[in-house]
Amino acid sequence: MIKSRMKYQTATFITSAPDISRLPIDSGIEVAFAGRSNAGKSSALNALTDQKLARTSKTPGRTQLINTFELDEDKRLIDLPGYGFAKVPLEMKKKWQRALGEYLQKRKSLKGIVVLMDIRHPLKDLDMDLINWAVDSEIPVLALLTKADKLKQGKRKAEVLQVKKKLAELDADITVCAFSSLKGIGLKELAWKLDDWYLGPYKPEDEVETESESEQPDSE
Ligand SMILES: Nc1nc2c(ncn2[C@@H]2O[C@H](COP(=O)(O)OP(=O)(O)OP(=O)(O)O)[C@@H](O)[C@H]2O)c(=O)[nH]1
Ligand SMILES: [Mg+2]
Repeated sequence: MIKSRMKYQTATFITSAPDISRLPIDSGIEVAFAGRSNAGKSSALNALTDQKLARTSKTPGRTQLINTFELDEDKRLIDLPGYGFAKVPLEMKKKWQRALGEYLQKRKSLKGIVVLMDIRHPLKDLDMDLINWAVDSEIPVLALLTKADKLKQGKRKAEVLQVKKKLAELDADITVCAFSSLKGIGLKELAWKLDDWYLGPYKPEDEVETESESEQPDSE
């Protein structure tokens, strides 16, 4: 199990919203997982929480609803429907794109966005739209290059470097990381970044506190 400050394994499903207006009340802290259809969003959420929380599928466009999971009273994880799925009618695509833009711009509790892109074809137009929206809204981004297990280490590193270079041009709060839910690559980095978003930057004092807590004997 990964060592993180937040206990992601305790995440529980709250609701499936058909659109952004039906999300839980906009308070506390929310982190959203977004990316092209089939990029591996649901798999990443499942790997993080070490549960089969979100449905995954070989068929792109599986997650049509906005699935919301609760970490505690005021902290949520959001699994957004994937974009760029060819078989979705154009009208629906446009509607979803608008809704996504609106969500990023208006949702006060949104404190970070995880953008998932297949490491073999990252930074497509719609990914860039999403990243630019986040940058404009001053929301930090963690770009996960998914299915990293599909590439050999050298190629994987080269891809990460290239994406880092490209996104550095935006001069914003963006972190890039190789990721594989299958092999656990980047899982720690994901948990630590989310820790920062939910709890603020890591301070060694906090660590001392949690360690002494966990060392207490459980005999009463
Ligand atoms: N090799 C490999 N395959 C993966 C990995 N993560 C996800 N997949 C596969 O990619 C497919 C899509 O994964 P999902 O997690 O359902 O993707 P999604 O982004 O939630 O897709 P939508 O909900 O349709 O937008 C499934 O067949 C997964 O098994 C990974 O780390 N490595
Ligand atoms: Mg999904």
